[in-house]
Amino acid sequence: MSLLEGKTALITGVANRWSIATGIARAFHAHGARLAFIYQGERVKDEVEKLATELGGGKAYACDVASEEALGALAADVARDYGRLDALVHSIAFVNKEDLAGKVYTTSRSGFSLALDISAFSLIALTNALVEVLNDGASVMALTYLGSTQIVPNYNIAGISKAALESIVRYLAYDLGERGIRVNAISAGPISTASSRQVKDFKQMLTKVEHAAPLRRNITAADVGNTAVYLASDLSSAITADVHFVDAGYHAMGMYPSPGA
Ligand code: 0WD
Repeated sequence: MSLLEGKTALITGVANRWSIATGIARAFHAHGARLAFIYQGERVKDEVEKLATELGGGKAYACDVASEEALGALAADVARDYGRLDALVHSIAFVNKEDLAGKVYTTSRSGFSLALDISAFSLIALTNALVEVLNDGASVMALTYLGSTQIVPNYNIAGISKAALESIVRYLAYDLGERGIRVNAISAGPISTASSRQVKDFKQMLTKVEHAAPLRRNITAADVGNTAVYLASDLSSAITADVHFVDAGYHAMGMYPSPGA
């Protein structure tokens, strides 16, 4: 089944083949979408270009979301090469490693600003840059995590950034709703990636989910890709301003079984 035939999507946040955005791009491609990518800088350029070639030969634009100039150039490039977009995937986060362990109250002012800028404000900045190239009825989605509303030890400032991101999703949904543009968040369970491995004791999170989640397993980027296809497709035509959990049900547990039970 091709749910995204005739649709064009811009995918952010591909760093390598383990990135969640890579799973989303694969699923979008399998459903017939035309893809464009951004990459942060030279460090990930080759990986992103390789994936773009593999998944239909779309363009990969250099764009650091911290740069207004780069965002302005991106909008012009997308308009020239693609015309309009039907989907925008925000899969970007950054937090200094020292802020992903220990006490939240030791977070520096600059570490806080950086985390909020790259992990949350960037959704506002990308939307503002691309608002004229988004088609009416387009779908915008951002990746979030349970640590936004619940305490997840060591996730710390990343969780605080995700709280801001989820709130931004709701306000953007209101702003863009008059054009039929939908904005949602996907709250993914833990997946081992370059970013998540920066969180202290990340592997223990995987073990906990595997034992406690209703489905008794961890999730994959392909699981996230499936939900992203649904959100980008017309099947989710009246779904907006919401957070969709793709976490094998872990978020719904109020008490956890003892290990081995
Ligand atoms: O367990 C996980 N992996 C979860 C991740 C659970 C729930 C949510 N998420 C979220 C993350 O917080 C993030 O928002 O999913 C999103 C994607 O994260 P990922 O796939 O886990 O991580 P990764 O493969 O590292 O991709 C994030 C990428 C960066 O990767 P690197 O490793 O190069 O820092 O975000 C991009 C970059 O490619 N990125 C930027 N892109 C443009 N401009 C910037 C920037 N300034 N900073 C980071």
